[in-house]
Amino acid sequence: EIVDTDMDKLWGERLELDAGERGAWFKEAKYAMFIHWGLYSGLAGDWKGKTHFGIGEWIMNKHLAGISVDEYRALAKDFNPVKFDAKAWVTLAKQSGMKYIVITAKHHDGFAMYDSAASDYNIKDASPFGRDPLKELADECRKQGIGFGFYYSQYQDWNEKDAFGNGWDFNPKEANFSKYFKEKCEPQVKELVTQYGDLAVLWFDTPGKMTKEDSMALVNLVKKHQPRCLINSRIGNGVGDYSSLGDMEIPPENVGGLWECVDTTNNSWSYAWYDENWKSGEQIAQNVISVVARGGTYMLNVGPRGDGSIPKGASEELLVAGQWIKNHAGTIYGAEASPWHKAFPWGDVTVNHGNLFLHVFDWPQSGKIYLPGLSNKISGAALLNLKGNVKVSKEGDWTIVSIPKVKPDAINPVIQLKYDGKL
Ligand code: FHN
Repeated sequence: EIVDTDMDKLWGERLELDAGERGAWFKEAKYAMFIHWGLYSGLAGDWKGKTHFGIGEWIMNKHLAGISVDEYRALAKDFNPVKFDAKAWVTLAKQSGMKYIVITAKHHDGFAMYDSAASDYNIKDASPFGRDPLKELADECRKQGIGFGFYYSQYQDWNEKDAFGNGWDFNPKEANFSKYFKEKCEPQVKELVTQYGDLAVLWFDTPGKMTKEDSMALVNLVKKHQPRCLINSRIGNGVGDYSSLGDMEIPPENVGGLWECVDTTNNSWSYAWYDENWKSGEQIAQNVISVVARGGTYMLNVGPRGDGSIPKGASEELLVAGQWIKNHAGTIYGAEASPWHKAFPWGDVTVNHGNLFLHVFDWPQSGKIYLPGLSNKISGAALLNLKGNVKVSKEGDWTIVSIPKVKPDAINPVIQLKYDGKL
């Protein structure tokens, strides 16, 4: 077996990046939709009658089905997502409380899901669909007033002998990376930053052994055409505007700088028929809260089917969480991290506009929540949007919040404490 690059590494970094004023909207947004959608979505985890458990978008890889380039390319002829509906996708994101969408323009399989002049291995030229769905999505995001961005796999391209990742068809020792970089990667990134209007984010992935020069060439290309577009840290070599932590990583303690946690509504990024392990709406809302309480942004993935439809298991739960977020918007958007730096056994804390918001995941049977080391005077205390008395007392170092002993009939109830002064 030919030894390939260290692709199994989980690409997560905490770089304490800060995009300054350009990052202000990101700090405010807090919740986004990630979409993995490509030829692999049509396979849904199956190849030649066999199910390959894992993550759907990796099915071509030797670790799963190990599909040859020729056989995989042939999938494009049958890829026809007739149920794709940009309006429905963007409406779902909006109703879920998400502030921008990031979608796979090209994943590791190398197939462009948009109309690319740089490579005819793209949905417009190679599939019967004959449309550019990402253009439709970009336009719809603009119309509905949410941000839009692209995922682009800059280093791994399993369709190209000169890129990396495909050690089952090609010999990585013979790869001429700069040829691939100049002839496909750079031209495609240029297309993405020049043909789809203002982008919120350019989201790169698995930088592998990219040189700093190559990372910077892409940064400069993006910045030249889209000075306000943010770039994530997986551009490699310590550059970028914000950190993408490891996949599905919610850090146990507060993390500084601009950062995000990327997660999935189930376990696979792209649609896989066998993965019905959907997070509940309650769990999704708790994850949003937990990430905001650590200081970050939560980007949650959905994997549409090959026909363009979004599984109900994902959409219905996203809407449950969306309803919760709508009713508790002031506890999430623009909120700051918990001054206690980590979660409590009963839940977690966000801070906004002079309020501490206690998000109670596990209602304490004692009817008491103990907060250590809070010297501020509490000038108001209430259950947010719910009935029930809340009283606050001080005992030495402790602030004791007395709440009803019975949990209100609602998911993730919130207690609002108005504090005086600075935390
Ligand atoms: O290999 C990819 C994977 O398929 C998926 O796109 C995730 C999303 O963060 N990124 C890579 C692994 O870190």
